[in-house]
Amino acid sequence: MEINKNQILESNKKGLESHNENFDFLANKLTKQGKDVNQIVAKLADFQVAIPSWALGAGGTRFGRFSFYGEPSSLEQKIDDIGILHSLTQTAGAVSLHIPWDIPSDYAAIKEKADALNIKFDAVNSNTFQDQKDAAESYKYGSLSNTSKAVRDQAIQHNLDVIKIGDKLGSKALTVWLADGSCFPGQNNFQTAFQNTQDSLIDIYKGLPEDWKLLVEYKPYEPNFYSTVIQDWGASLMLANGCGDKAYTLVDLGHHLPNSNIEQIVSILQLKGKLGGFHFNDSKYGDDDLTVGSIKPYALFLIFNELVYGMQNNPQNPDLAWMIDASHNVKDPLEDLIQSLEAIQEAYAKAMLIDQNALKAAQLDNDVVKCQEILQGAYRTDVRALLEKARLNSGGALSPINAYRDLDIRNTLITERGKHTIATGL
Ligand SMILES: [Mn+2]
Repeated sequence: MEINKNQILESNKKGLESHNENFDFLANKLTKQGKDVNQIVAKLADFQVAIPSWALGAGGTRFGRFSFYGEPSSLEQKIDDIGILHSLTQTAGAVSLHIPWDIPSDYAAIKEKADALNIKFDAVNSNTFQDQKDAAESYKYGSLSNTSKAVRDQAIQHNLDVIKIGDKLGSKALTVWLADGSCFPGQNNFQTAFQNTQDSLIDIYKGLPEDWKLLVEYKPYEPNFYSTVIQDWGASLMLANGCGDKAYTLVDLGHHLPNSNIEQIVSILQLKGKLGGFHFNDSKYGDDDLTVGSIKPYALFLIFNELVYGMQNNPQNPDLAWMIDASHNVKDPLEDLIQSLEAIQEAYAKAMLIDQNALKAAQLDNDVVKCQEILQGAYRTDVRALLEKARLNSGGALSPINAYRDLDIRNTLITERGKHTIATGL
């Protein structure tokens, strides 16, 4: 299904009066504080986040998977779902493909469909954490780090194939996340595993087109529970530096041990010009892949504070690849993604309200109380009217969740696709 402009305009009618009141009140207040409201709204409208092709179906856990029905059963239908998200939110203007789950059968047709929906192809993701049907070698004991050269070569070739697929669609980055590691002490030689990974990544890097980036993701544990080869930002940065200028570290919010200071990590990576991408989600205990902003919205705001600072002050760092990396076990994924997009925009808007000059002055005075007042003053501002304004200006929905429900989208998809379709992915 496709949503037309009139449906959205109709859905917007009932909240418009209240929006106008809220926006005028907030815009007036912020203008008095010296903020350029139009510029903030324009930046919100420009901010686009890629939707991964595996996030449109039910995620599930190793204990079970519960469908919410009408899932997309082909890449075409996944692009349709992102089109729905983008029509409503005007923030989901890109898709991040996972290979081999979503290899296009007809490249021209997929590109045409995505173009029509105003969706770009963001970073492509390789998969060497599962064995593929008919593959000669197994990744049970690792891929790019494997002790067997034949396994490493197969994994390298897969990544090179993924680059070729992405190139045909207009992608400009390859994201590598490895499950490689060990479950028990003594199982791996740490140095050999790391060196093998570096050598393999260099072979992949050599196959990157000139205008591409290699994004190296890290994760402390899971599926291996004793050691992971690329366990933290330091390991990722070393590997990226070992490859070259086009290789960067990718930060996934859920890929940190509890209480890690993620805002400090993104800050220093930007200073060094080595932050390449960012995966949004939220977590309570580990890599929970929950809705962005559902557990620790203040931490998300502090991260955005550093990202905004970096975007303004670190020209040595390239534009980032933004992506949601979440899994949906009990919510309709499209509603979950709408909530995530809203949380990202909200944190971004609040971070833009921070008075950087006042903060710098307070830091120079070592006025710790003032520093906190400045941050929390921005955080406590209800910015939702700014998000609404950005969406309205772009032809989106005043309230994407309300519009999604008013338009009865899930039931329409179930009618179109049938109840028991299943999306490829985890
Ligand atoms: Mn990720």
